Amino acid sequence: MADEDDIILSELDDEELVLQMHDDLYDGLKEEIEEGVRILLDRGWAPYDVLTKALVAGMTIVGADFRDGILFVPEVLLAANAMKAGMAILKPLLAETGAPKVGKMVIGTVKGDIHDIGKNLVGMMMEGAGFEVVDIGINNPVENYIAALEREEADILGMSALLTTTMPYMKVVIDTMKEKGMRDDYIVLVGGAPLNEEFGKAIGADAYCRDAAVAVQTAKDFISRKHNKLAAG
Ligand code: B1M
Repeated sequence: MADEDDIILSELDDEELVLQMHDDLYDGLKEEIEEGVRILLDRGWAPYDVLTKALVAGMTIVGADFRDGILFVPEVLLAANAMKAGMAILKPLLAETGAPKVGKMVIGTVKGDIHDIGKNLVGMMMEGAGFEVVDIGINNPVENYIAALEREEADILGMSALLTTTMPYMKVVIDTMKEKGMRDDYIVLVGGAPLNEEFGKAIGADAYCRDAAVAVQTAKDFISRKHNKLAAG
């Protein structure tokens, strides 16, 4: 039975509910996040808005307090688990599309790095836009990327890194692709909070993607350029 001071999520208006979800994410309350996501969807919210306004915005607050030493790894892990539970509900909705597959992407987080929320989000949004996505997970050495690209006959390689100490590994992957003479066979997109456009250029990626929506648009642009080139040639 609910305590008198328990908050009934369904009784909050949209704005209050979103703020409460930020708090619940901060506190790592998985079930409350799942309930909040369902309520917003029932109220007609677009899955993408639930994702960005309730979940990603909440995780930004967690990130700031993690940086400032107010939150520590165990709490952040709980928040991440709550976020993932909310994303799991949204995933089939974001991926719902009858569109023919526009291209195939292999995506993974680089060696030494276990952050996967951003990568998962990019994968979900790419699927939603009609791409086939092969997610090779976290902590990937160069061999994993190369094997997956060849095995899957992918068009795009997506790499994610969230640490300043792991982002240089993306260059190792691209340099290895060059050595093997396979770099130009793929569109290489990179992303993650510490990266920027300059870094993307410096390591030889085709593009840096600030967020999942940019990743989708960039992938679409590169794929259509590739098709135009093939048609012209
Ligand atoms: Co970590 N962590 N963490 N962490 N963690 C950061 C990244 C940090 C910035 C926190 C901080 O200090 N403010 C900091 C890095 C500092 C630095 O490198 N300069 C940090 C640290 C230090 C660490 C540890 C070293 C902490 C420790 O152990 N002392 C440790 C490292 C572990 C390791 O990887 N070896 C660690 C551990 C963890 C947890 C396990 C607790 C947990 C991860 C859980 C998980 O992912 N399953 C965690 C979390 C959750 C974070 C923060 C708080 C949130 C990351 C996140 O999920 N954001 C993060 C703070 C922050 O980023 N502000 C932090 C939400 C997500 C939607 O955004 O991942 O940026 P993001 O993805 C975006 C874009 O970047 C882009 O699109 C996404 C969607 O829009 N994008 C791509 C991402 N990948 C892409 C790939 C693409 C395209 C776009 O390919 C085409």
